[in-house]
Amino acid sequence: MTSAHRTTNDWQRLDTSHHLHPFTDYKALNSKGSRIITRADGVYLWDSDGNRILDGMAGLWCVNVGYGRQELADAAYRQMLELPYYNNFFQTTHPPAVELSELLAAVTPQGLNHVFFTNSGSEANDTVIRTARYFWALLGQPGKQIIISRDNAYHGSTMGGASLGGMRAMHEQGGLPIPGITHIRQPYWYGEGGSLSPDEFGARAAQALQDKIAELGEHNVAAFIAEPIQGAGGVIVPPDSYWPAIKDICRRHEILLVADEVICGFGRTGKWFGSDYFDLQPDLMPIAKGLSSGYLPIGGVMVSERVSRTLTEEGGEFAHGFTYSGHPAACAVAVANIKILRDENIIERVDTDTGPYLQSRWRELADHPLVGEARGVGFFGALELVADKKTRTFFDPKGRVGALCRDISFDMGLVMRAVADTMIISPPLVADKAHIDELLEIARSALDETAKKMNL
Ligand code: PXG
Repeated sequence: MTSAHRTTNDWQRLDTSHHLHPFTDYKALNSKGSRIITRADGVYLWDSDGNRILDGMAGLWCVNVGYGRQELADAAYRQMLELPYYNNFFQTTHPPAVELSELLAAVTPQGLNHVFFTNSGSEANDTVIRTARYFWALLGQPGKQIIISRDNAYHGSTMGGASLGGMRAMHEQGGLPIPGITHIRQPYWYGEGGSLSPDEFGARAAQALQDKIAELGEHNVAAFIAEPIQGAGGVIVPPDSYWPAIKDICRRHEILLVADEVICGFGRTGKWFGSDYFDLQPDLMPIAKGLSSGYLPIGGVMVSERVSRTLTEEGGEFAHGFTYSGHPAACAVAVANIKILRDENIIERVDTDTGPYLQSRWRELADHPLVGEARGVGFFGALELVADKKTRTFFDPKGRVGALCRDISFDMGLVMRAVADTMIISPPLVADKAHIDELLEIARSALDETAKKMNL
């Protein structure tokens, strides 16, 4: 049977017979069958029943330039004919890796001029752990090993990435975190700020880093890692007081600051990087997702002058790397992708035009009876669905209303994610105002229908 003749039912049957999906409850999936996505163009997906769906999540926060860009397919095709594979081990390189390194040095924040390539954000964060510890060892401080991260952070699904992450459900499967990684509270004012003002709470959340360093001893701490804005945790935008205080603490205590830009990077905030948006000046900066707009798997770690100089001048062989580090086809696609972002002024448009429009329209949803807060930055949005807006009281049990709203939204033609009862969006950066209006119309209808189903 050829693919063209398979029905939705055939795909579902074969899928449940042979395919173990990531982050999926298999019993729940097998009882209803997967939705089969067959093609995509611009900001829209189509499923195997012919339904058109507005992709409010840009895939998994990654399809920044939208689907269907011929230039990216051409770049991969040309590169595969010219040089489909060669590695960068043992003193070799190839033009796509060099060109991408040069472009990345130009578009990333000042002071980050070197890149170590990986195939994913998880591998980038494993690379962070190894690089940070090796850096301090080269400086004669091998005791500086511990990496401080945050509760409810997401840094990937490898043993290192999931350990850096602060997701309890992930830690419980497989005995994580690995040694030498510890977590502090997140700057989630809406859920955890109590009676404090956002700025008071932000200062307190930053103080948790200071306290943890004091507890561990700064001679034992290698780095602090955080997403500029938490993505998978629920689009958590820290209060204004948070980042300046964190930056200051890292500087004062000689601790590397790692800004995980896997989601924030390549325009999501309206700036090229979350580190530009918050002026973070990180020492290490993991990237992935929007680097290739998800067209091929590629990630990396941007490395500051200070760290790269230590690695290149003080170190011997850095015993780390992946067969596909800097894969030629993935690099060629990433180069073409960055040129599209740059030459079509996509990020500037998110900053000054479509982003402000999305934010003002998104905040209109705050008047909905279910919505306790509508927040966001650039092309990030979150809604807190609550039982009581005045007291910021969540539904009990958590997660039911969010899942309901997500399913209703999908059926109405919009991918909107639920993180417990926080609804989140992260549309392709090429969405125009008409797409944003459509997104808002479906989101509001989904909220109305959710409230109706909850008998509210
Ligand atoms: N860092 C951050 C900040 C991420 O969001 C990773 C690292 C890991 O990247 P890879 O390429 O190894 O997946 C991520 C990935 C979700 C979801 O449900 C989010 C991610 C991945 C899968 C699902 O929001 N983020």
